[in-house]
Amino acid sequence: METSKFFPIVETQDEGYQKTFKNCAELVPTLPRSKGWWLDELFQYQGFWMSSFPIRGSMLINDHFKPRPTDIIIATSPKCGTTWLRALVFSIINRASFDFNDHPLRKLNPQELVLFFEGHIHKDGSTSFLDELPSPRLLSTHIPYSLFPKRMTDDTSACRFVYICRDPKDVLVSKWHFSNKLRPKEVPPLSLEEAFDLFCKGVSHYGPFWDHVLGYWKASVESPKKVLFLTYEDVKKEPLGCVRKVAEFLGVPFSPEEENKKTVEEIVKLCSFESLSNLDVNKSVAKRSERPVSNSDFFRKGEVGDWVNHLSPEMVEKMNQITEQKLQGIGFNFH
Ligand code: PAP
Repeated sequence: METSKFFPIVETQDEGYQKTFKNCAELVPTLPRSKGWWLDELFQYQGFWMSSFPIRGSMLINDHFKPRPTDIIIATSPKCGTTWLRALVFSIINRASFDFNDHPLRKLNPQELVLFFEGHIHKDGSTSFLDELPSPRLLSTHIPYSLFPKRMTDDTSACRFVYICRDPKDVLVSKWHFSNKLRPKEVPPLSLEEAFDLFCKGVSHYGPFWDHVLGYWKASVESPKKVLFLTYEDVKKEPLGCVRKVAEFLGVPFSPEEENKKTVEEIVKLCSFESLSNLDVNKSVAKRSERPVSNSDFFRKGEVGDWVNHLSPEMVEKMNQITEQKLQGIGFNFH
């Protein structure tokens, strides 16, 4: 049984899992640490700032996860559009199974339809929960690319990653609003200045943001059949083209019949911010014990460029400078 003060207790008889839990419980207290954005603590693990829970998730994936060639990993840095991408990929993969008027997305939040990888890897103290999911498994993650095991990222493994990133100025604003929803009522809200400072220093969940983007960008250039790199801005601008691109990448392109039936348009419409955010299931403000946020917290504005309403010209300049510097010469930028 694991008794670390950093984790919920997990009971397992399996020696392999016990070993990973023990290694993690011993490692985390030795890592550099910083205060988090709500009342959590962040630890610097393999170059990235993460809370203890995903560190353990990442270690369990490395030690125990059995990938399948059909696995589809939906990856993002937080607040870049996971909810949207989960809905899109789920609809693309399952398009033959459901009627758009009676679709699971009308009854369930995308976060419930596509499971959070690092959250579910240790459900019940083993990987059995994930092992039992039917193929193709859709899993969503914020884990940086370099933290996945080689058996998932090298060219001989066929599992695929679909990554979406977003202008860091919008990510910061979205994350700041979200963090204040997670902060307990007794503590004062996190100021935008403080959030900006932490974000620019790289101290944000799974940050530095730019290193997260760089890892997936490089992988998409080196292994374009393994990693598809999208931006929130491009999907907003050309949703139909992006949905076709994702389907082709996943080996399930739209047939002429589907094009005639306007299936791509149906998917884009169903997964749009307007459509999803107005469904009763996503208007729900109820919170569950295992998740301190409600379904409605994943839908705020859903716009490109909301940063103009929040950031000062100095903040914009500093953030743009960091972005220019970090992404210099790689062949990608946010404009
Ligand atoms: P996560 O980090 O918890 O996974 P994520 O879904 O990545 O959250 O980010 C939420 C953002 O996506 C919110 O952005 P905002 O704060 O700038 O508004 C949310 O509104 C936006 N979002 C959610 N669903 C959609 C959608 N269907 N289309 C476009 N944007 C969306």
